[in-house]
Amino acid sequence: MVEYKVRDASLAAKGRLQVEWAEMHMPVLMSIRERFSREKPLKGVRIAASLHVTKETAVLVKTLAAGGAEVYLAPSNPLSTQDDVAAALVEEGIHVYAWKGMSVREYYNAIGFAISSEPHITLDDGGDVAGTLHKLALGISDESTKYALETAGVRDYVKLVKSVLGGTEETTTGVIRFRAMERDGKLMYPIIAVNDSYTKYLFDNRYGTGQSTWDGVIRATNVLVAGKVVVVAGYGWVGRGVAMRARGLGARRVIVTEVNPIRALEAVFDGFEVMPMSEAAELGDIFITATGDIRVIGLEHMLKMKNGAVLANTGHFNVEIDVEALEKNSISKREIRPFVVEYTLTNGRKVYLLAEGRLVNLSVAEGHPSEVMDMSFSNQALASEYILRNAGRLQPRVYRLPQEIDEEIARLKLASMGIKIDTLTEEQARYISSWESGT
Ligand code: RBV
Repeated sequence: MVEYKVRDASLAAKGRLQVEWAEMHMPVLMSIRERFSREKPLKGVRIAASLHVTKETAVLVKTLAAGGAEVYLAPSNPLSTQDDVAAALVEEGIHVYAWKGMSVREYYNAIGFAISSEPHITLDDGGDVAGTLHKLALGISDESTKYALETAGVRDYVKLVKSVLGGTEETTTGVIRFRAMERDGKLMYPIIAVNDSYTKYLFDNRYGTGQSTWDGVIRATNVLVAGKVVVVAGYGWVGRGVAMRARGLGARRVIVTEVNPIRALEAVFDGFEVMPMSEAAELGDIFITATGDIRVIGLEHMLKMKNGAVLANTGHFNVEIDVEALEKNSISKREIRPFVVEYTLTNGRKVYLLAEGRLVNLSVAEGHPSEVMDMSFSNQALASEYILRNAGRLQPRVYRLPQEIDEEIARLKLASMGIKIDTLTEEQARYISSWESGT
């Protein structure tokens, strides 16, 4: 029997069409599905996932199910679920606990629901399933464990965590958390950092976020980007994509803020202005945070901003813009359009916060387009298979997927686009791997 809690099960037919549309644009993952259907590499495996419940995630979990897995799906953010897709997945036999606009308590109830499956594998985007499971095993009590226990119930979590074969992690923020757990000796099972595959971060983080972030900002505000001053906080792979596309949309100035001198220098050489946020605050029309860290835009910055400034975040958690300070220090607040809240500051100026400071691309738009998620989620599917194949051989550490798998995904993606490349001749292969030959 399928266990589920979704907004409206009658949206399934609509959701199914969305999933079909995504499948059309995810040829690599579909070829993996075809093999999984034949070989059933995940037969009898229970998977607990926390991923944005989107049409692309639907293609992934259907692929895992085709491989024989039983999937329990929780969201990865309270605002990112596509309700029609969630309904369609229930029809496919996936256990889903997700709807758009969950409270924090409902969100961790969903995480608890995923954990209650007693998974062999965890799939994460932001680390909430594996992170909460580890906290439960370690006896740490906080908001996440309190609410997760409401659905997961009392059980032997030490035994449970030890029975997990491995987990995967989709995003930079989650990988950072798992590395910190590894460093502190707290990680209890192996994690495959899907994010660290080249076919993930070079494409998803850069081109995926580059497009979907602007999609979110534009759907929310409908402002013209041409002629605007855009401030991008952070010049990691996400910040690069966002800054690059800001330029493409005609922004008059694109300013990057950074703390890392090498990245700051790259931004300068890529042709962007670089300055501290305290200076950029006065100049920007649209601010986008992409750092993964807290309070990148604080009250001190907001008070310097122009009347009408737009604030959006595209990092995984809603911590980059100090929403709490904004709430406390505003004279008034009103929702002016869906996902656009106007705050009047004590100096009389108005700033506009998008999607409560949660990731704007998934809260207002639909997340990354299917074509990039094709590669990200092919890494997820193959990582699940890799964990099973290597069960017992991996340490409780953070791993990358082997380069052969990464390159195979790139090869398949190129082939799906009808693009051919050269291969080394025998002579070239010999030359490139030798140290004797030179002038
Ligand atoms: N992301 N998923 C989608 N359409 O399902 N869009 C973006 C989707 C993921 C992306 O891989 C990124 O690492 C993560 O969301 C941030 O939470």
